[in-house]
Amino acid sequence: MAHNVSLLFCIFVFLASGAKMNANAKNFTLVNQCKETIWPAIITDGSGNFHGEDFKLEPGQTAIYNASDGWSGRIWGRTGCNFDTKTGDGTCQTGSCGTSINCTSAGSLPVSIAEFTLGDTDFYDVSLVDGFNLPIVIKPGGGKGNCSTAGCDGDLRQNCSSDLAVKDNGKVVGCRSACDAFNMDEYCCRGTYGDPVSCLPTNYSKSFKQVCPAASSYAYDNRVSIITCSASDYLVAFCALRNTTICSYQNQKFVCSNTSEGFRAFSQSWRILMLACPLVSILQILL
Ligand SMILES: *[C@@H]1O[C@H](CO)[C@@H](O)[C@H](O)[C@H]1NC(C)=O
Ligand SMILES: *[C@@H]1O[C@H](CO)[C@@H](O)[C@H](O)[C@H]1NC(C)=O
Ligand SMILES: *[C@@H]1O[C@H](CO)[C@@H](O)[C@H](O)[C@H]1NC(C)=O
Ligand SMILES: *[C@@H]1O[C@H](CO)[C@@H](O)[C@H](O)[C@H]1NC(C)=O
Ligand SMILES: *[C@@H]1O[C@H](CO)[C@@H](O)[C@H](O)[C@H]1NC(C)=O
Ligand SMILES: *[C@@H]1O[C@H](CO)[C@@H](O)[C@H](O)[C@H]1NC(C)=O
Ligand SMILES: *[C@@H]1O[C@H](CO)[C@@H](O)[C@H](O)[C@H]1NC(C)=O
Ligand SMILES: CC(=O)N[C@H]1CO[C@H](CO)[C@@H](O)[C@@H]1O
Repeated sequence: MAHNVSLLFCIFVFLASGAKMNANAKNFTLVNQCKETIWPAIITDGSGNFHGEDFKLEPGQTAIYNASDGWSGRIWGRTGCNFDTKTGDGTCQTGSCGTSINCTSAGSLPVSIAEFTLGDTDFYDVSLVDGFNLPIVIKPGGGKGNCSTAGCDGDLRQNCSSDLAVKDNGKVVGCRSACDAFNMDEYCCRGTYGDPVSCLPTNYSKSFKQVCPAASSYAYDNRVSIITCSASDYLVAFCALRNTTICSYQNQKFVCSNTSEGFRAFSQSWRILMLACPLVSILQILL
């Protein structure tokens, strides 16, 4: 009981004391809200994994990626990995980039991807064009413009048509795109379907869009799914849904996102409070 009271106090305090973050920084906070360990991968124009060796997130953990001005690249999550502790060699159930823990190339399909092009105006998108392996949510904080939350309202692994499902030990670990599964021009937007007017949603891409309304579901869906936002920080959360409130601890600040308000950041003086309020317990209360 005392435990619950202190948690309610913590929640009250952080709801009551939000302050906007510095709008010019481009910090990316990666949060693992999955029940499983994930190995995030960050690719900058085909160059190496930013975090390099041993970059994994246990459930509830966060990491900060400090994106340079004008950064453009993609972020995704690898699941079920097994890497040799000495050589860094190994593979993952989904999202592998070859056989190394350090990614220098794109992840293997199916993989859900958070895509960014930063500039005076940032462009971002959750892409399911290469299929789906984990729900990803992108929430901007403190920006100006559209700045809406990108991502899914459900986990497509639980709603994947059987002809697209990728299974491991009987469990669905990913959902392939129709282009990947059937390699037909109609699904891949090639040949006579090679332009936005001819390449239309199919029953497969519609089933993706139903679960993930704020994600691109086929190649030319990009045009309507890319969101713009200026001068914002970003939260990239794995296994969160669009309406999930996501809290993380970063730069001596406790930060919560809220779909309608963006991030709420806390000053250093709340560090003590953080020690008294385990993140996981707070999340359990909030979710
Ligand atoms: C972004 O990260 C840098 C260093 O990692 C830090 O100095 C800065 O305060 C951060 N900005 C915000 C708004 O948290
Ligand atoms: C992170 O970004 C801030 C500006 O956003 C910069 O001042 C700082 O030097 C960066 N820190 C690192 C470790 O790259
Ligand atoms: C991965 O990258 C990190 C940092 O760049 C490096 O220290 C490490 O040796 C790399 N590991 C492998 C297996 O290439
Ligand atoms: C979030 O959205 C999902 C799917 O739309 C819904 O099932 C769930 O109840 C919502 N959760 C909250 C806290 O609103
Ligand atoms: C999509 O349509 C094809 C034939 O047009 C059908 O075979 C397939 O089962 C449908 N898939 C879904 C997910 O409805
Ligand atoms: C923001 O952009 C998305 C994607 O293009 C769009 O669906 C949404 O309606 C826009 N919201 C506002 C408030 O403009
Ligand atoms: C999110 O913002 C809405 C609207 O301001 C507010 O009613 C709600 O209490 C906030 N939730 C959290 C968890 O901060
Ligand atoms: C949200 C959503 O798309 N749900 C669908 C899951 O799949 C069943 C059948 O496969 C559909 O009936 C639901 O609409």
